[in-house]
Amino acid sequence: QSVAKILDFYSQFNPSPLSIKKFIDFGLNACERKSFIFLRKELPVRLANIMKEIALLPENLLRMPSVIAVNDWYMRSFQEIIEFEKMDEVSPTNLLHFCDSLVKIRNRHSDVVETMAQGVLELKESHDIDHQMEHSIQYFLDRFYMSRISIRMLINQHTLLFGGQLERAPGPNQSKYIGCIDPQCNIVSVIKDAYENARFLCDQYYLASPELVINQFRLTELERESDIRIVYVPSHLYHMLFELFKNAMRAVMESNGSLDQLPPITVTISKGKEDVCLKMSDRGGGIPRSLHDQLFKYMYSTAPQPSKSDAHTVPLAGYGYGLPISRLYARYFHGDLVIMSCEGYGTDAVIYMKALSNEANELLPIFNKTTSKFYRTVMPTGDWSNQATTLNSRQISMHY
Ligand code: W6P
Repeated sequence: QSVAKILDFYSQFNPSPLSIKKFIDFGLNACERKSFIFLRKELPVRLANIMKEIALLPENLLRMPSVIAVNDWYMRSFQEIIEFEKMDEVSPTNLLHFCDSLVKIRNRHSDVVETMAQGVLELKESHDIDHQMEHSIQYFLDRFYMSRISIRMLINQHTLLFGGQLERAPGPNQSKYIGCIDPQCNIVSVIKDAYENARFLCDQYYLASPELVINQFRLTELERESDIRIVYVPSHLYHMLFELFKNAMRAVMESNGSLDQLPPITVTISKGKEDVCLKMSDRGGGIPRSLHDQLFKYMYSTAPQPSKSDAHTVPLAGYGYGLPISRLYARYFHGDLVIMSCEGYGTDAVIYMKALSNEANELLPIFNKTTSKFYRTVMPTGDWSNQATTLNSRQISMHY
């Protein structure tokens, strides 16, 4: 059977979203065999679903060297995983082999975000991109990166639970972790951690940094004693907060004349029945409303992503893919990330998370007829008058 046939087969299945509660329940009476049997089907399904969508991309994008490379990685990983579907006996050797394969696949795909971004840059440099194409690419990248987040979550859970001593979540209370999930994730600790690391970059670049103020609000008196906790993936929360802190700090540093009277960054944490919310407020002068929609667009991050070795020389560098990917992390478990700015004053960024772990379901892209229709249909290009505030990319990259 050809790979294309097998790919078609697996793409017919919908991915099965798991809730954080399901991840936890599974981790508590962890059975490697069960996990293996679930993943050897679920991983090819998730891979096939997104690979069919890659195939729908505009031809000129598919021809870019970086996109070809990414596609090759997916092909190779898909083929490796489906080998395990053929085994009818689940031996310890096979389980070990499976873990090794997952680690290999995770490493192979470690640079997918930068490489796909590079592919989009290659397209930009060689072709004119119209609104339609831009819209398709935005739609695709959101789904593609979300798929990647979900596949890595599955791989991480399996390798952390069954991969032996070498793979344990870092940190002092590592024993409480279930894979990469902390059932008692202390939000204040993650905020302070992200703040300190962003502040380090800020100090290096600007020789000063704004202070941090944290406020906590809860519904009941009972909880008032201790820090707010949530069942969550701390690394995801850290990723979002680090990104938001960098943006907030840069805004504060660039907009304030005197370095000795910097307005602090305030983070307000609230816990309700349904949501846990984190609001980060900076008084960094805000951004014009006309720029707001661009914040989450992949196509407007004009500069190439700084390479890993450059990371410390370009500290609070351009928005890049940081904000759109942070929003995907929030949405992955049915939360959200929204930004509201008042130009001339400052910006609020809010991270919403589900307070209940059984409501925190994975949000996954599904490949079906609707998906393919999306890539083919023509987007209406404006039936409202539009003169006042159309920004072009030149203005945006000039200011930001
Ligand atoms: C700004 C722009 C921005 C984006 C995201 C988070 C915070 C901020 N502050 O001025």
